[in-house]
Amino acid sequence: DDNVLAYAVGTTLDRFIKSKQADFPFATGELSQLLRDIALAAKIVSREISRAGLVNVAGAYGHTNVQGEEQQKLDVIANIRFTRALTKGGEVCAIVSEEEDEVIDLQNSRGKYVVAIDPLDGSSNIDVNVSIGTIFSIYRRVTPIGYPIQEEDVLQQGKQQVAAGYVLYGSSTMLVYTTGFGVYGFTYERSLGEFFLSHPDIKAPVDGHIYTINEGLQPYLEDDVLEYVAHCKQKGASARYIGSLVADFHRNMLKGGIYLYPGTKKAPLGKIRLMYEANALAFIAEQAGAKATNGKNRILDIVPTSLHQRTPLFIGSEKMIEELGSLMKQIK
Ligand code: AHM
Ligand code: MG
Repeated sequence: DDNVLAYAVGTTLDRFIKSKQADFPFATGELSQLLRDIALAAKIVSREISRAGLVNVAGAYGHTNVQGEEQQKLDVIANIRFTRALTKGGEVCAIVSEEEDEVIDLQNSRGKYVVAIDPLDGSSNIDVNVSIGTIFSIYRRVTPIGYPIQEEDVLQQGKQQVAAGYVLYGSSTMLVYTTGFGVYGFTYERSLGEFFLSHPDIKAPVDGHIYTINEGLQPYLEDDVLEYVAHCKQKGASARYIGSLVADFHRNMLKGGIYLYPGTKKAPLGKIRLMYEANALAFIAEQAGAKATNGKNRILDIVPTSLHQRTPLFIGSEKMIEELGSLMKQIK
C-alpha cells in the first residue's frame, strides 16, 4: 500500500473521498479534487493558527517573513490560503468570501463550481486562543460552462448546495462535511499530516440539554426568544456559548442542543450571514437529522438577494427547534 502507516491507523480523508467517488461512476472527480484542495488549505491555516501566539515573540517563530511584510492578521491569511487553493485547483469559477465585498470571478469559465466561504469565523476568538472555524458551501454553476458567470450562479438557495462543510480549529483540528449523503467528520493528525475519519455518519440527538445564545443581547431580544430561553432554564438545560459559530454548532450537533442568533431590536436580521455561515451549517444539520430555520422558514429555502445578507438563525436538535417554532407562533 502507498501509505501503510496511515492505513494501519484508519481511513484517511483522501481514501474516503476516493471511495465515495467510486459510487458515482460518471463523476469527473472535480468535486473530490475541490474537497481535497479545501483540506490542504485547512492544514496550512491550522498550522498558522497553532503558531499564532508565537508570531510576535522575537526569534521564537524560527524564521522571518520572506517578503519582509508585516505579519498579517489570521483572518486575512486564511482568506489568502483558501482563495489561493480554490483558484489553483481549477474546479471553481467564482468565490464568495466574507473577506471580500464583491464576488471573486476567477475568469475560469471551465470551472463548474461556485464556493461561498467564511475563511476564519469567530473573529472575537482569533487573538485569544479560543476555537475558531472555516465554513464553506459548494454549488454547481447553473449557467452553461464556457461562458462568463452570472448572478444566478452565485445567488443560489441553500438547498442547491452540492457539498458543505466546516473546519474546526479547536483542541484538535477537524474537518466535517457532507455531499448530501450523511455527515462525516475527520480529525487531523498533525505529525502524519493527514485527516482521519473519526466521526462516521454523524447524527444529532433528537432532543438536547444545551442552549446557546449571547444573553448579553437580552435588552434587544423579542419576547418569543426570551420566553424560549426561560423555558430552557426551567427545563434545567445548560448554557454554553463560545461565540464561534462552528464550535458552538459542532458541540450542539454531537451532544444535542440549540444555537440561537435571533434578529434583535437593533439588528432585525441578526448577525449571521446566509451565504457562507447559515447555509452550510443548515445543510449539515439536516443531513445529521437536525433543523435550521430563520424563525419562519427553513434556512435552505431562503432565496438570497445579496452576497452578504444576514439572517436570524435557529439551528439544532429537531425537538428544540420545533418547540421554539410553536412558541414563536403562539406569541406572534
Ligand atoms: P464573525 O464573522 O465576525 O466572526 O461573526 C460571526 C460570529 C459567530 O461565529 C458567532 O456565533 C457570533 O458571531 C458571535 O456573535 P456575538 O459576539 O454577537 O455573540
Ligand atoms: Mg463569520
